Amino acid sequence: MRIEAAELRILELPLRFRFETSFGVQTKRTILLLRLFGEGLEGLGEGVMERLPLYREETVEGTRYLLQEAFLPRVLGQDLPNPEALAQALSPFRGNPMAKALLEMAFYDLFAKGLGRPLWQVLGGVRREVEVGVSLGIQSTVEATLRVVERHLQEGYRRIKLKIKPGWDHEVLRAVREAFPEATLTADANSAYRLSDLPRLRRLDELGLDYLEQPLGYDDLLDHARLQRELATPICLDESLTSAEKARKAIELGSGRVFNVKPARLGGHGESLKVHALAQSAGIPLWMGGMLEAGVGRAHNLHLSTLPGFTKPGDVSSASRYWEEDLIDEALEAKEGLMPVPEGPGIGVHLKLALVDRITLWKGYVSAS
Ligand code: OSB
Ligand code: MG
Repeated sequence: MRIEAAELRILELPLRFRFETSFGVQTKRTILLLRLFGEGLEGLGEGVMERLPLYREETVEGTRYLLQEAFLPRVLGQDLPNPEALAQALSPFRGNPMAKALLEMAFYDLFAKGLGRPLWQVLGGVRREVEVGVSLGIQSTVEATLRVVERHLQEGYRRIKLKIKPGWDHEVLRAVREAFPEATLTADANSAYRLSDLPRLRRLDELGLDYLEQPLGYDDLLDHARLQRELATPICLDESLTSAEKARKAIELGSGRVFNVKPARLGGHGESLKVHALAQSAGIPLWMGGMLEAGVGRAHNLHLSTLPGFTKPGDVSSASRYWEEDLIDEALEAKEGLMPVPEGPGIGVHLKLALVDRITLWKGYVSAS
């Protein structure tokens, strides 16, 4: 497959809710959208980096620069037999897994369309629908949290994840646990604690959490391993897993017993497949994370989460939760906690170009010279 041209856009899409985490408040997404053109087909990718480096280090503007000035010129016009060849072409560039993922995932879509097959099949998926949970931001009160948890349980979501931070943790989680004793409950700290918070974190052990997500530093593996030895609750790594190499080290150190896979954080689908293989042989359950993706990113995540190692509900909830109107024609909606995977070649979704045009802040082209 030869990529003949690429279009990059920066879009702004307002969220239907205020999403508060330990690292800030989000009310909209600034989305770097990539369209690759080749052999009469189009491959789509959605960046998950934010305007500012509050979750990981990469940013929208930094990625735009890298793609336009370095990554796209390196691969355009080349004969790329498969996505591994594209990853190989980008490998001299260090780090920047989100930027690499944006390009690699768009190419996976193009590649699968070239084969005329749905992406889930090309990746080795084994199901047509996936189990989903929901990630709920920090609310203003415990009562408000109970209401929002109840509503999402009624909608059928199979796992409730609450965002926590020091001072907003044990009390709210205990109230939810008491009100919904049977619910599968988890907590995500987004790196808000330090090892010195051990006494506070130990109190969470009594709540029967399915796991505690990324309590410590955003790049840490060692302190997580120390903490895991002190806690009964399994630790789940999110921010710290930015490559298969990091996953290998996390397994060797014992930094966590569960992994959150976000292909866009790990460097793409290929890197996620490597993490999947490592986790399978180490007996580590996986689940599909989310970055408040719009339709393109959500579709990519759905396809990857059909692999057998994804045994816990993902953060891939209904698009209508997030957006008045999604970027794509297809409605990605969960029913009773199950989300169908889009049909058709590649990721199986189509851009609403008129909407995309309306919310485009910036647009640029790169073509093979
Ligand atoms: O830590 O999983 C996270 C959203 C943005 C950045 C980081 C995270 C999240 C979520 C939301 O938890 C998951 C989703 O609904 O997409
Ligand atoms: Mg997380």
